Amino acid sequence: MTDNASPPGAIDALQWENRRFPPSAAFKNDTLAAGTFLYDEADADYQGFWARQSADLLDWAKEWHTICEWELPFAKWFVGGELNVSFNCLDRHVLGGRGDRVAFYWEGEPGDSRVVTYAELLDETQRFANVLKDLGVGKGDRVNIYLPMIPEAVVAMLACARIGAAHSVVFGGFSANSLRDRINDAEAKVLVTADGGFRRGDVFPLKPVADEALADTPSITGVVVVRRGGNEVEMEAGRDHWYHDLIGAADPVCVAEPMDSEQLLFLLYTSGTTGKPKGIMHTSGGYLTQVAFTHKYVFDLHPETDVFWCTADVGWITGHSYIVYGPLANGATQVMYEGVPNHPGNDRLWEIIEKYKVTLFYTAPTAIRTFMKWGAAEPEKHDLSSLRLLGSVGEPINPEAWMWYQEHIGGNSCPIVDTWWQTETGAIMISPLPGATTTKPGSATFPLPGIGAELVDEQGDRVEHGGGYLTLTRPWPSMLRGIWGDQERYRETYWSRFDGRYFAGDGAKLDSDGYLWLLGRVDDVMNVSGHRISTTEVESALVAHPAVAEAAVVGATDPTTGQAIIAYVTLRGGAAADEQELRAFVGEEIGHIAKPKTIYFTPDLPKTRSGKIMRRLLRDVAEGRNLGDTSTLADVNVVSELQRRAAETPPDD
Ligand code: 7RM
Repeated sequence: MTDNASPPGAIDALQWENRRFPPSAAFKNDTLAAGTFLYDEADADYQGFWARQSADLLDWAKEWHTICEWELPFAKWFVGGELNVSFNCLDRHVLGGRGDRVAFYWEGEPGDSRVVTYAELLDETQRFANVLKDLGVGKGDRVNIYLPMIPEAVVAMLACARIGAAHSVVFGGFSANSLRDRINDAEAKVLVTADGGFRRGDVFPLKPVADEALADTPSITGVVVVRRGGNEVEMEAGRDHWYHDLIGAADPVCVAEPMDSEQLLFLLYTSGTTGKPKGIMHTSGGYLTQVAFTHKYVFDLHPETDVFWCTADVGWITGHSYIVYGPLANGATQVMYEGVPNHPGNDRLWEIIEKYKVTLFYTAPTAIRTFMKWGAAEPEKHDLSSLRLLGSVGEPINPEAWMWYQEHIGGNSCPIVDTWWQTETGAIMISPLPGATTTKPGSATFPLPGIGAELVDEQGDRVEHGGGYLTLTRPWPSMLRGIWGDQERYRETYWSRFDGRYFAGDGAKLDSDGYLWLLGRVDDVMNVSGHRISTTEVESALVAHPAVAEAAVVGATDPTTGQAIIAYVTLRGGAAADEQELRAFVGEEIGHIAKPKTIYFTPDLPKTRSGKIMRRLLRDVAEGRNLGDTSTLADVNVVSELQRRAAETPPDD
């Protein structure tokens, strides 16, 4: 491979990694997918393959007549078919005699816990579906969900699915402004929230934040509030209701009506390169097929004996697909945890694994790097021998972190599945099959059966070895169906860069064995602890401060969070603001996850002659590199001044 084959902006090429880990004989002995049969079937006829999976994994109320209708970039899957997603996640397990199976071992941060069976989850979901109906929610309406990690979040999502309303879950760490914008974009009728939740030993308020948003959300006619934090909240008469009051009074039966396969299941907002977040649309039959398929085969799920734990928040796509829809469709038993990994001690997760005898564990590289920082003594305090498989998602996992994970969490006896996918893809796309694939630390290996992924160069020509842009070459069942309210932006964002291909925004490289190595994002969306944050959104938040004239934000490589947000800010003449104040301001505007780690004040930003900020140079400065090409700079002195200041600041303050 030559270096200039790498796409511009991609993370520097990783070292070639030659360690290999074939599946162990013990694992292969009882795996669902040894050998190549799934790949062979899919290679022969990928649509037929997905059709067989949908019939195998789901219960359909009405057969579809066409597997896939594809008018690039718009896909429909299982056209003409009807199913109810909540029926597939709940009723059929209960009807099949598995109502007593545990759906969730829920662990609250303060140490309280609940066990929720499939029968109980079905009962509560039916009641809450009736609550929503009573609040005027019907098929095709949108419901916003702004909750901590509590079982009611799952109930609310499934209740929406049951009546054909789409949910839009907003992560509890987002600010009032972010919540308001998302509610207004979706024109949601009802908001489901809580008084507050627990985080790092404290109660964090949700309802008070929601109240701020609700001051300016004309579409909302009802608010349901779960009591969790116990904090004081105000309830607006006529609009706000306690969840427990409504549930207690609700009709216990809500029949799951069949919905069209293409019924909108949810919107999930994700940052784009321009300020306005995109409402990614996912529908029912195709989405459920692929999340169920990937959850079953990538995690080698044995639903009678496995205990699955995905540490994501339900506010992200990973929580939607691998806490709610995939695992519940498969009748899995899961752990759900409310809080942070270091409360009360740095061994909380390992204590939970031991307590519930977790067998399948799915987390993010940023978490793994944090565990490494805390030291191997923490997991060593606990018996983790129940684990039989580990997963990773959200960012490229560095080989050292992969090896540490395998040794200190997996006890050198668990395969690791590094799973690449996006909010937009809905489900895992590139990953090992643990009983079939020889893994290499740091590689997500190969596209899953049925998935077409290829690298291309700048011109869109296929790259067979070395670096390139990661593209998807054919429709897949759980693909996004578009951007809510803006299908032109959908076409433009994902389908215009390379003819006939979906461009995922990531760079990757292919080694000589055909293994894929993800290199990070090539655009300006930062990935901080697995959260995608657009530079433009943070810049807009900074500029909204009265003292700020201009801001440029970059993601600089950070050993813990993957990328850290570095901001360069120019103040208005005569105005004053300090770093602390601006960080807090961004926290208010977007949420704590978007607060810059470091802010440099500068009289000027590096720009091209046409006035575009050159973030690439700022990234070089932030990472202490020599500057690349500066020939397009309007004023070279600007960066040398910034470099001087960066050198004065200790890198890890
Ligand atoms: C599931 C999720 C998507 C972006 C994606 C990548 C990065 C995710 C991996 C990864 C390398 C992985 N959805 N990403 N998984 N990079 N290896 N296994 O994270 O929409 O929030 O983010 O995350 O850049 O485009 S997401």
